[in-house]
Amino acid sequence: MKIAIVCYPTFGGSGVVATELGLELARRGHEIHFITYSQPVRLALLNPNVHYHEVHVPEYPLFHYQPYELALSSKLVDMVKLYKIDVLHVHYAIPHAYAGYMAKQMLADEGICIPMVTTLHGTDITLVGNHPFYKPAVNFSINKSDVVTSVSQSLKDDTNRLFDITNDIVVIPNFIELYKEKSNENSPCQRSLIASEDEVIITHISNFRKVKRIDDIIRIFYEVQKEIPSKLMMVGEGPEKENAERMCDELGIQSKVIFFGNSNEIDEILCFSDLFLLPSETESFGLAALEAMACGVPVISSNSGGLPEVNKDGFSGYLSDVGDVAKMSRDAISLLKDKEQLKQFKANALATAKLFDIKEIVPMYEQVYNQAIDSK
Ligand code: GMT
Repeated sequence: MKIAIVCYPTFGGSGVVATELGLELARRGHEIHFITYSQPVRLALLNPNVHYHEVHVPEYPLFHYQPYELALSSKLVDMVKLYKIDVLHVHYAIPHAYAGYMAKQMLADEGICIPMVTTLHGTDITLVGNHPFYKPAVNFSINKSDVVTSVSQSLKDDTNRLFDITNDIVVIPNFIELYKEKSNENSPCQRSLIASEDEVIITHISNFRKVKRIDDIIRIFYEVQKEIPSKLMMVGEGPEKENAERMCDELGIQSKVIFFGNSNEIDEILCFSDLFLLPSETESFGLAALEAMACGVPVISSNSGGLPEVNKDGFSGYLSDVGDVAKMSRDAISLLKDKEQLKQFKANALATAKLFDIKEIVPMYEQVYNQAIDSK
């Protein structure tokens, strides 16, 4: 199949999922065309089946906001015609499903029928999409998609609760490429660069937005380091980072917390880790938690959204109510103190991650593409 993938090219989970999906589809022999405003961060173009087409938005002073949707839908029309694309797959409803629908309509005018699959990722529904200023357009474009998928059952339920959806939403969970799989025991990574022998390493990776509850992470670590020699690795960039650094200074733990910035080498960092923290306010899936588990790192997370579908309480880690820093701290301390249990949880985390193997999940998308094409 010739598949056009529209996504955000940044470090966010939706862009990562879209990129990894496209790369796996290319390995499976499909011709993949990424269409977005810059090259996706995890995209390597050294694959004959992978193409990248940049959406240019010319600056014009009259516009207070440059019309990206217009440029994207025009680019989609051109690329569909030029490469004879079979199916459009848009990741993140805003504004991609809207632009995709406009492209469909323009192409229909020329007698070209292109099916569109929309994948909902989370904040496009739970935080941004249901804002009254966006809701009618988001609702409309979801209903106009030929197939709609969501990355968890929880997100499907949220979408049906918050919007007036006429489509059946297909749940296709996020996935992980398990070739990266390595346990802390035999990983070749240089743990000693980060911590001494007697220290445990705790990690958090995100875009440091409010929804990630970065303060909770610092508070949990503050409690842990009082009882266990430890280091905290904070990976990513975002609005809450400065505040987190200030908190570490105020609590006097700055020497134990390392801020890394964005990284493309997540598994290189995770191979150092003994525990991953994700206390988010909401999380449709929690791809970062899955990436940690695939490296054999247990997860202490909140129980919101789709997290219970990924992190199994008392098995691959522990779940708590949002904001229950005391319980999250207790769970972290007891797990890190009990070396035997920690070892077992690391193995459990890896075993749970294997349920989300890319090889099992990507065929579900192929099935959905066929369904979308057949519906035309
Ligand atoms: O987590 C974020 O804020 C980024 C966001 C995105 O759109 O890139 O992530 C969402 O999609 C990911 C991939 O499907 C999910 O794993 C994240 O849980 C989801 N984030 C939220 O729901 C907050």
